[in-house]
Amino acid sequence: MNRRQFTSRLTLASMVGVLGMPIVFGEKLPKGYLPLGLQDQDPFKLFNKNKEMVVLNDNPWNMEAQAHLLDDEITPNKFMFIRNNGKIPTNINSKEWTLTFDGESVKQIKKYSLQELKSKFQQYTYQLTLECGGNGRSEFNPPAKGNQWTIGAVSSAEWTGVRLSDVLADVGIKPDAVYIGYHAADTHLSGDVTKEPISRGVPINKALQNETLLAFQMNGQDIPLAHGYPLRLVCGGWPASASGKWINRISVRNKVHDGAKMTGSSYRVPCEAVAPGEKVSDEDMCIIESMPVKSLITYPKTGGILNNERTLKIRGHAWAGELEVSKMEYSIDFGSTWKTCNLQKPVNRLAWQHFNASIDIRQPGYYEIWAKATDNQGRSQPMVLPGWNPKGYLNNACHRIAIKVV
Ligand SMILES: Nc1nc2c(c(=O)[nH]1)N[C@H]1C(S)=C(S)[C@@H](COP(=O)(O)O)O[C@H]1N2
Ligand SMILES: [Mo]
Repeated sequence: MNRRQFTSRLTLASMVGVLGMPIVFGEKLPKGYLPLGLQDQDPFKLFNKNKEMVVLNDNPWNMEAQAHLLDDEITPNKFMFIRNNGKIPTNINSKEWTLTFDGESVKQIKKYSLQELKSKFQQYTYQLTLECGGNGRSEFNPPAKGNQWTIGAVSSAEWTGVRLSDVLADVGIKPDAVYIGYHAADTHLSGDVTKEPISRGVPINKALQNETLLAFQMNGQDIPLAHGYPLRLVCGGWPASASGKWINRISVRNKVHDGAKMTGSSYRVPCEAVAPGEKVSDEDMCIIESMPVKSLITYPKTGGILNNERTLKIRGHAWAGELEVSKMEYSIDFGSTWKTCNLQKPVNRLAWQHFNASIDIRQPGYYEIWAKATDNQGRSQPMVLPGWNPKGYLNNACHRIAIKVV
């Protein structure tokens, strides 16, 4: 399907999702008429993204941020990376949207309309950090197949929805429940409707955490289409692949969920370290759970030139999966010595934390600033690439920027 077909098959609700605002008089749109605002095939306009976002793939759509674009404390849509495994669903009608609970470990099969979810359960808002497991993949050698993410496949938006635990309590789960798996409305790139592009999940204890949401809003508005409109699972701190977009079914499983991209080398890493390039058999691969400690310098922008600057102010964010970041440091002498940054507490569990520092600049010249976060279990970001793995996941090496002071 080309982009034109993609837009011309949109329902009114999905057009609103793509435009990011209501279409006034939308009910008067002639059948088959494509609003001018959607005829534009520019992906930045189509998804309301900033022009400095970098497109890695257009089939499926994958787009990442650059570090300086992630400077906001709460990531706005325009700077949020897009990671799709299949085709974005185009026939969404939020009024008819339902979420079904099934699987070996539900006491009953139960279906909720989106409206019922919103009205029956208490709503919560959390800022939740979502990082693609493959963020940083581009640096691994031998190279790993897949999107060559640099550092921009991470976001920390505010998500509003109901707790999955509240809904699961209403459905009723059996004592043998060990995992949940999501099913969604996006379609496989091959066009084969019997195949799901992705169907991942999390262990039941992660599913039952307070912050695990069935979300219908992002940053106070309907979730943009590319990010899962009208309903998304959000499991902060875990590889973002666990946060299913466009979800219409959740299976409560009595075994580890075995949906698409749960097995083989997908979102799994060798349980024990291996040499770069080594073949690893399936039974020696472990599912990625909490993401490792990491940080980004979001100001200044790398490559910047500063005029006669005596004090250089830097800032950014740090996160550590399920854990909190307890220390943030920077180095301007290529890692020989490190100084402490000011580090804020997260606004809630699983939100990234902001840091800043003022650096004395004694003489003009070329500088690099390296940043290193340490989690509250004492694990720090490595200064060199961490363990090679077949699919290039979990690169949490220190972020470095280059600055010229003239
Ligand atoms: N239904 C569905 N959910 C999905 C995906 C997908 O392709 N289809 N991609 C996953 C992956 S791999 C990532 S990293 C995140 C990306 O979320 P975003 O596009 O909102 O940033 O969504 C996850 N949820
Ligand atoms: Mo991902």
